[in-house]
Amino acid sequence: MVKRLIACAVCVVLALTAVSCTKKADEPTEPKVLLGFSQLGSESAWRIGNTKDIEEQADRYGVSLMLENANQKQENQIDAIRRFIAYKVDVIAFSPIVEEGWDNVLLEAKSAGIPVILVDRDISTQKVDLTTCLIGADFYKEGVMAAEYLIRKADALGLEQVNIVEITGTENSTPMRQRQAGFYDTIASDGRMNILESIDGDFLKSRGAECMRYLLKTYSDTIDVVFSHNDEMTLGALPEIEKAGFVPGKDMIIISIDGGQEAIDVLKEGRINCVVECTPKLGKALMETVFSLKAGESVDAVIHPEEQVFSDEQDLTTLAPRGY
Ligand code: GYE
Repeated sequence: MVKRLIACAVCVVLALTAVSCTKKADEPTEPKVLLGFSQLGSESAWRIGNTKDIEEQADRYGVSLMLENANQKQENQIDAIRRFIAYKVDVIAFSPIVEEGWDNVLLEAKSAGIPVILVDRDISTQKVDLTTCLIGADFYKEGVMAAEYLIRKADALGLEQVNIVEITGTENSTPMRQRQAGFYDTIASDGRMNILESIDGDFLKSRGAECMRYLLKTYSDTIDVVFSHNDEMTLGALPEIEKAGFVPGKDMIIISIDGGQEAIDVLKEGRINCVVECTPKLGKALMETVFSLKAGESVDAVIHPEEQVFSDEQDLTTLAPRGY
């Protein structure tokens, strides 16, 4: 009797365990990992494409994402990171709007034992091991590729003197610093190249227009080249050039960076001469890195995506839609 009772009890327990272990197919699975991501803003098609890609990839990889948009303010990013720490997320990722000023909050993340991934942009610090890795473009190389195109173009047109105006991205941000450095280093040995002025356009379309108005007023028909650090500012500058009576792509060589659909369409129209690609699709590499860190594995210090140059030197008719 006692034996039979025990056997029965064991059966009940086994049956209950079996029920609790079988999951229905449509039941949501427990998120494997919680990621806090602080996006810096929504200043460009690039940025919007980057946010969308990170959301989609988090979904695909089953990563639970706490996403905060800092609307172009460093203080908002610092607050967001503090909230992620308080929330005890597994991993923090962020795209620093500028390079300096992160030490305190990152030391807090470090003492909480939460690994931090830099996405898109880098930081500048004297401290060691505040972050685990950087997933983002090689901006220096982008500047080099922009300058190499210009040198080829100047050769093809037989130009003897090349007067350049530069509209830069956000001051003290990694892409601004490195795109400029790559461009300047590459034109340095070419005696034809002359920078008339470099002006901060903050990666914004409205600022691109404003900067261009000022540059046209100051340098007028001496401008041969506009080197703009992103598509948004380029798209802001073009109508100003046209209003001033010049034909962009012909009277002035226009060089842009990012390679979003709108800029590529304008390149095909001939109003832009060259667009250096910068891909916003960093989400897949980010999710894979998040899992590696969660598993305690080591990760590559820097992950750069492959990028290319689109220009009037190529046939662009078969180019696939850009997706941003
Ligand atoms: O080029 C620009 C965006 O950091 C690479 O930021 C990014 C840059 C991109 O606003 O369009």
